[in-house]
Amino acid sequence: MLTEINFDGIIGPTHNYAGLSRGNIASASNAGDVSQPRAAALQGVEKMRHNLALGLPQGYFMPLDRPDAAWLETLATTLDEVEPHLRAQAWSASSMWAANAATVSPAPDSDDGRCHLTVANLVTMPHRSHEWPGTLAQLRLAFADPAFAVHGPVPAPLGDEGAANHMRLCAGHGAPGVEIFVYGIGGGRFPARQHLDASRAIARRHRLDPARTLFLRQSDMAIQGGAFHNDVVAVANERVLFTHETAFENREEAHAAIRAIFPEVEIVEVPASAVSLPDAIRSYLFNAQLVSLPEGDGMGLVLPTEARETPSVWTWLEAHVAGNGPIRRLLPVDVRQSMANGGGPACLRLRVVADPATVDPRFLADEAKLDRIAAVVAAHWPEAIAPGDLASAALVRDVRRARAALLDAMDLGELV
Ligand code: SUG
Repeated sequence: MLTEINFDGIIGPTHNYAGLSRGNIASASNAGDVSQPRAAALQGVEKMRHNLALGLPQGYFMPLDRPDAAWLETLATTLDEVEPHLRAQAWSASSMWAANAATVSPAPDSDDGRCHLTVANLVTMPHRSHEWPGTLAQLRLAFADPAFAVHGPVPAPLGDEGAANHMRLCAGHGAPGVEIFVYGIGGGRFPARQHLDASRAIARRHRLDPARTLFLRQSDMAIQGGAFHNDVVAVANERVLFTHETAFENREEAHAAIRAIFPEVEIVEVPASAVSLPDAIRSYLFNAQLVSLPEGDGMGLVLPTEARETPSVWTWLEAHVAGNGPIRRLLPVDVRQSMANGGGPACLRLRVVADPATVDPRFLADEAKLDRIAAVVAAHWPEAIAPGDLASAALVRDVRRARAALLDAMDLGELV
């Protein structure tokens, strides 16, 4: 039975605030702060527990090996000698944002009947550009069954940031869907990270039907306002598209193209007059998990607690729920440590529509496994990391030991 499984990136022991992502306002404004890796990872585990308790299938990915000494070696340097900005790039725990791990096309959308995954190259940001080898190794392990086809990255310099710029509309997760790829065009103060040619290449690799595939341009206003990925201003689930008025360039044309390709769509648009773009970005209203609640209870929106603290956002949401809109429940979760680097609930997960029986069970969550993860985190993750700590050899040893303890506890030691 095909079902949607959310795979969350476990927040790694090197989580820190180095301000590495230009165009990501939270990352820039919290640069230099002291991070709390242990609290961060426990917040992530609690989010998974929360979604599991809603009856939603849940999986996870292990953190990557950081600091990435192998990457520094390709740059002919070492952790001891490297300049501070490269050291921070080697340390980043950015693989936690699993929405950027890959683009996923479920089996019913592909003409070979397999679920296709293309690992994202993330080439726009140096600190993310070295994620893909570790991510690919993990995808190949989790999705080794012939039900899946796992592809390597689209070649540089065609930027690809994975599912964060990809949406799917369908009657039900297991039914054939239409896939919408959202790309940006650079040239502004902030970079556009998703290249149209990368999106087109992925659609071809995934053997999608061109008549059920759409390429839409993200609005420049959104990118320059701080929406560095489309999932900061829009999210889709089944036949609902929840979006901010400013998400797409040529809004009317974009909406018309969506309606033409998927007439059953319900576009829930939040006007800028109700929630300004800065409020949408500050609160991460759209970086929410729009989920189909089991038992036909309609849809729920798993959103960051910051949304509740932003008056325009909460007012709009309460009015929507009180009316007849498709979102029936508001489900705030605390992921503040990730939010401070620009990663909300939706950034932390990769959606894969699959039969859970075809997924390596070591990547599938239940309460007992989440307890095990939480225990390793509580015992081994550093409590705090200040920017100056990245030069500490003792901390390098600690974070390596921490990750090794997790791999060991989850029987995933082969992921070196
Ligand atoms: O790529 N932040 C990530 C946040 C990714 C959010 N993902 C989605 N929207 N799907 C990024 O900008 C900050 C790291 C630092 O500054 O240390 C960072 O990489």
